[in-house]
Amino acid sequence: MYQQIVILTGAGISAESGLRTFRDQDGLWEEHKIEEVATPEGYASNPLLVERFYNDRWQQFHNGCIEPNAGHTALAKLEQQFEGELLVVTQNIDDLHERAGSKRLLHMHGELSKGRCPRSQQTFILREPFGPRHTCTCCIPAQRLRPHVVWFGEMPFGLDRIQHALDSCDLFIAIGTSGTVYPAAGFVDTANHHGAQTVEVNLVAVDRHSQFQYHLEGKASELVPKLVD
Ligand code: BV8
Repeated sequence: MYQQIVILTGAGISAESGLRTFRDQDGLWEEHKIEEVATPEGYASNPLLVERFYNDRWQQFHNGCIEPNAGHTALAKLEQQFEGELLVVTQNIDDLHERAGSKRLLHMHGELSKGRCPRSQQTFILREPFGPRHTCTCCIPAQRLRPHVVWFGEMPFGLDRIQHALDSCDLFIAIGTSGTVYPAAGFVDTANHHGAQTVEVNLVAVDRHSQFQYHLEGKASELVPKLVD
């Protein structure tokens, strides 16, 4: 049936695991100004505020109650069963897809479990929240590590690989994303341009609603397993 599938996930696929989204009620952007905590300028002017923003999320991620939900595990199951090419592109910085078993996975907005040297761009796995003791081992003098996440105005990771996958996919599925942040929000246009079938899985109709041929309205943890089976 399908030969090449690209799946884009956003904060909505992790919502039922207990992680806050950005733009829903009680979302992260209700409490924080994007320019203060998710831009390089914000980090330059107040690195401790930005570290606190990510450390709060780190604590949430690592409070022992956050587990992959049926949406994550269904995508991992699809990867194991599907004989064609599958790529999951996530905007999320949590590790729930990995913990569910997904391997053909690309974190286009980075990963909170890593810090990055601002000079060499080398990344380091972090076992605890950001702090002054987190410095690189690649420079002299050692540099304080920054969150390995993509802020507004920064280039997302893996765009060439994503573009290549979109150019040749015959099915594009967007799960739990509001479609407000680019270039991710434009992936559906590329998929449509190349004749792929496009499916949106969301609680509500999103900004780019009209760009999708099919809409599955409801919870990812309920709809994604049905989609995969
Ligand atoms: C860039 C940091 C240069 C990590 C984030 C056009 C082209 C290119 C760029 C732009 C452009 N126009 C504007 C721009 C600039 C900007 C941008 O998009 N601005 C917006 C606000 C207009 N983009 C950038 O700066 C990007 N970089 O452009 O580089 C460039 C130029 C050309 C080509 C390439 C590159 C960088 C963007 C990344 C910013 N970093 N976060 C972090 O802290 O996590 S953004 C942030 O938003 C997160 O990464 C998040 O993943 C992302 C998207 O949000 P969503 O995941 O969609 O979450 P949201 O809360 O919005 O929605 C949740 C959805 O889930 C809702 O729809 C809800 O209904 C649904 N839901 C909830 N529960 C469930 C559910 N669905 C199903 N089941 C449920 N249970």
